[in-house]
Amino acid sequence: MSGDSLAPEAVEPLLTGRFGRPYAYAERCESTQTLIDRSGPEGAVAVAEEQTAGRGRLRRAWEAPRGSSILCSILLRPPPGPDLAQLSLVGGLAAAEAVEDALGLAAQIKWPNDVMVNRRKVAGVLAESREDVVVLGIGINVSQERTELPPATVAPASLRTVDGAAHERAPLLASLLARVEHNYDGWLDRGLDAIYDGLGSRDFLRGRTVTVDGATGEAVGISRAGALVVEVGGELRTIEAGEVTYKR
Ligand code: BT5
Repeated sequence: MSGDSLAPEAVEPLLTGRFGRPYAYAERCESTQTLIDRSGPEGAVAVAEEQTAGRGRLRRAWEAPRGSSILCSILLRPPPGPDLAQLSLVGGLAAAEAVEDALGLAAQIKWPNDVMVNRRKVAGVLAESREDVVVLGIGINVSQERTELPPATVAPASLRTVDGAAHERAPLLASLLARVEHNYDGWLDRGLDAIYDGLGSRDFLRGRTVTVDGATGEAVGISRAGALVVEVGGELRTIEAGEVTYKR
């Protein structure tokens, strides 16, 4: 969308809570995960129009044309012993809710970190921790045309390819930050129980045939601790982390 910017003057007036302050902004950076000042307060955010080395999990790349996406990292200071997979779900639920708001369509969460609409990935979440800090990275595809989306194992989509409309990014980012804050505060207070219903009703893998760690079975759901539960040969297996592939 022309004139659509994530510069501080466009976003800061829309912030409603403590997340997004301070707000670091770059036209271009390697990755917002490294742009962020790790000595900042909880809720500090880094946002960029373009990343030259945007990253996913396991050294994979996150690719997005300049100005097309929400590319943001949020600083969290959870109490000791944080469960990274749970924070990825906290971020994933917030991204799914923000996407649903923008589209007026249901979104799903493909455990542990993808947000799906119409079986395509519109957003990804990356939680990275070092010492006592967790940097929660969220990428949402907004205005890419179909040809601008990267080839990927999970078919990608943008808000535009889903509904054909132009979506302003600044209100979407403000809504995302408010939802991350809300879900994170709930998680601090009550753990995963705080977001369990929201996750369960958006569980993309439930009922699908999945393969994980070389074993194939049916995904049963997400456990109270945030793990994926898969039934393999009549036996329930709990997957704490890993790569899941699925059949349509
Ligand atoms: C993720 O990893 O989905 C986490 C992505 C997190 C990106 C944000 S952007 C802001 C912050 N700064 C960063 O540097 N990163 C975070 P993973 O599940 O590993 O998915 C990566 C895979 O998704 C790639 O190997 C591609 O196949 C595919 N992919 C890459 N770019 C994509 C895009 N724009 N849309 C959909 N899929 C994409």
